[in-house]
Amino acid sequence: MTMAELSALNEQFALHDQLVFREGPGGLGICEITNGHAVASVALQGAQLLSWIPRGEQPVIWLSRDARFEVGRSIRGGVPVCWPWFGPHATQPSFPAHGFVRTVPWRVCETKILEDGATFVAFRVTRTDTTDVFWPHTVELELAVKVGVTLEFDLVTRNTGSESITIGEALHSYFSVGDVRHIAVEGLEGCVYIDKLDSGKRKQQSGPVVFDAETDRIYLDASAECLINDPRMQRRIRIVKSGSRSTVVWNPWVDKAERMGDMGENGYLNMVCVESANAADDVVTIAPGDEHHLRVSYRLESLAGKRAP
Ligand code: TA6
Repeated sequence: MTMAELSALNEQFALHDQLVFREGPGGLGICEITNGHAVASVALQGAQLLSWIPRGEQPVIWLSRDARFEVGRSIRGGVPVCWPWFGPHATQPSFPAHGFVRTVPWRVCETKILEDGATFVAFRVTRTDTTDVFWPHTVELELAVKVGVTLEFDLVTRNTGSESITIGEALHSYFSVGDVRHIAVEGLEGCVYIDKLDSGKRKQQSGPVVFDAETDRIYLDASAECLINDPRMQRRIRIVKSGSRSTVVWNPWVDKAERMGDMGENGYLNMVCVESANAADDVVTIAPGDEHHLRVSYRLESLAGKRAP
């Protein structure tokens, strides 16, 4: 992003000392947010939140130490936006995994300071010749982000065309944890999930999700709130969502992490993905003129005084 583009963005959308646009690694434009509740940063490429640190806390969102910041390449960590499909494309193996919007530039459409002192910023991706290669539909995609005591997203798909569209999507959120071997994800008990590591077999979750190997699951008809219990960090992360019927849980573990090459040394031990999605059976069909909202809110809570296992 050029200095002139950054200056124009700051001219139109900067918020005093709360929100400013700077050039980040790899020349990517970064929106930096600082308020009384938290600090955060969002890459304009993919409207990808990279960090969220509530005041006085350790980071809640994980970003790989070896993340590569390059135009057109997804950044490892943060909250990548997967849209308009989740995972590999159903019929075009050459199309990018998780859709194309996480590696294209989004434009800023609104910034404001909210009454509670939180910061609001909204981004849109517009149709271009590039996007038409993957998705020749007249659709508006917007991501609204609220940074405060909670971190909130609203991913809006507006069907402004004349045909129904069917989308898969996810907020592919990477969370920081003390040690993935000592956390538990609650809220998915009894749900059926697709086990991507066991030929896509459908299984039923018994008890909280715990981690002792590579884990890659799409929980179906899973609309409930989830908790990431992290006794090592004496905290839990509460995930409350709407407009999302799938929850994806993923940790690459050691071998896949090494193959990926951008997870950082033993990075897999300090992250877990709990993704609010609409995937597999839960893809969403949007009629002409309608819109769909995938909303999620993250809140950090203390476990102080509770014993670590
Ligand atoms: O959400 C889990 C997953 O689908 C895994 O299978 C793994 O591929 C992960 O997403 C990361 O995908 P990426 O394309 O960002 O490397």
